Amino acid sequence: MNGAQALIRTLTGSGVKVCFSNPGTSEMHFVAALDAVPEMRGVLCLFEGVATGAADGYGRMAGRPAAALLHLGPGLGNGLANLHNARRARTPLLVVVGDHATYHKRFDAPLESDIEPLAGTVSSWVRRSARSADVAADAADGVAAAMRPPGGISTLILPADVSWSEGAEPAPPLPVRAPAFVPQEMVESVAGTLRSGEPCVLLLGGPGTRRPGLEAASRVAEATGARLLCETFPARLERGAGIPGIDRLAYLAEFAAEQLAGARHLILAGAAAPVSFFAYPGKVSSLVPAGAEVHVLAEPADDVCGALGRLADLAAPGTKPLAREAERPELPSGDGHLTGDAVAAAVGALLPEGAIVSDEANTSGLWLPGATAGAPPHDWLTLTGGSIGQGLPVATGAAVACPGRPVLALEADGSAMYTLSALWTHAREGLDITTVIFNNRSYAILNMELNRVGAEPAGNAARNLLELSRPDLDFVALANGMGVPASRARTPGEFGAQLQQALAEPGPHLIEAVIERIG
Ligand SMILES: Cc1ncc(C[n+]2csc(CCOP(=O)(O)OP(=O)(O)O)c2C)c(N)n1
Ligand SMILES: [Mg+2]
Repeated sequence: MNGAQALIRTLTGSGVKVCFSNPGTSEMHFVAALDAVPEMRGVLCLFEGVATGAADGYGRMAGRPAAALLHLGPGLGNGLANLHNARRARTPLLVVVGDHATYHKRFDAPLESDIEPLAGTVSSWVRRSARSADVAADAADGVAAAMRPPGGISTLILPADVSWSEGAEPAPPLPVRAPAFVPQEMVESVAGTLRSGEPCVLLLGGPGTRRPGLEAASRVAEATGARLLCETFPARLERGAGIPGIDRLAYLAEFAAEQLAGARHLILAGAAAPVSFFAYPGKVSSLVPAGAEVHVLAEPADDVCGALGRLADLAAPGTKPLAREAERPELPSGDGHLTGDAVAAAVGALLPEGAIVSDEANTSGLWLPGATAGAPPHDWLTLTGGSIGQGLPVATGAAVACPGRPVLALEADGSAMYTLSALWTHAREGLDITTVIFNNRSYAILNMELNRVGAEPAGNAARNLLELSRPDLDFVALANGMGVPASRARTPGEFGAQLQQALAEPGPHLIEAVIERIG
């Protein structure tokens, strides 16, 4: 068996069953080995940022890694932005980067580059396999490292001759460490704080935004009066009817400060202490209210839900969680101008049970949380690292991970263009993804930020860098060109009807919602 075959057999044996790939010459033996190991599904992505974002979406939903196969340093570089988002999401993910053969590197061929430091910026584990006899054990180590709580990126660098040389054997899967137990004294100390009668905010993040964490936190809030919030960009938030609702900490620091105002104690469960997304002249960076004490109930690598459950048993014995009531807006109709508000109402009216929403709607998504709060239970995946171009790839991976569940990609026009070729993979793989493009022909948020940072009033040259017009983007044509059936909606009535139809049919669809920008 050659190194590539042993590697892929080791991966499938360790639970890694999908490889989002954009290969090159140095990965040809890996590609060839896919026919020998049918348990591994290779998914072709036409840009590395799609492959890495898809592996992120897959890992968030499956709870185990997908692999992303990339071509040397440049391929890894192209995939880096969505690896950054995956690192922030603490997604378990295995990157396999092909490299030149060991003896070829010193010739400094054109694709030669320094891969390790590039990988190091996003990876919690990096290893270069030295021999084909080692590659399987290296891969098993890498998978276990990616799964180690709280989850992270492992990067295995695979020289071409390590791939093609014989003498390799698959390695057995390695045990995965469990999340750390939170000491009872810590839980008791936080319970004491909650009983103090002083204003408390309980901020959830990481695994805490899954249903068991939300239910325990809701019990605590009901019994003690603590305010409940979750981080601004959760990796995976379970929400909808029957699940306790929770507000996300606002993106805009002035709104976040209002949500936290008056808190004397800030209790963190899987979340980091809140900070402003950016620095603004004259404004503070930390959003911890002045005079508030920060208590870390659980770090992201801890058993966050277990700690919250034990906290609820101490601070809220006998109290039930406050489940969100089922409630949907009416499906909007009419032939006025389409707005983000109406799009959100249609999504809220039609969101199917068990849907997975990949949300990169940005400014146009303002109304989405409210309009969908009482929809049937669903998962909400957000832009964890703030690096745009995540939504369509994450939807790809989520759909591959959960073939029985409908996926909705809510995507702003500017962000969509970074990784638009994900649509081709949606079509190629027949994925049940409905993409809504919020086409406001603008980098709208940057218009807002221009004022917020106190820059000079925008002149024509500045506005020119923030408008997506001249030419206008035609997303219907772009989607059709990649095999995704598409339509355009200009009114609430058109949008509602098109969304209803897209959700009713399996396979990928795209709706271009033509709206005005806000702000
Ligand atoms: C990788 C990356 N490049 C650039 C940015 C800066 N940036 C933030 S928002 C934005 C434009 C967003 O436009 P769009 O996706 O259309 O959303 P809108 O603001 O119009 O709602 C840009 C370029 C970023 N966050 N990430
Ligand atoms: Mg836009």
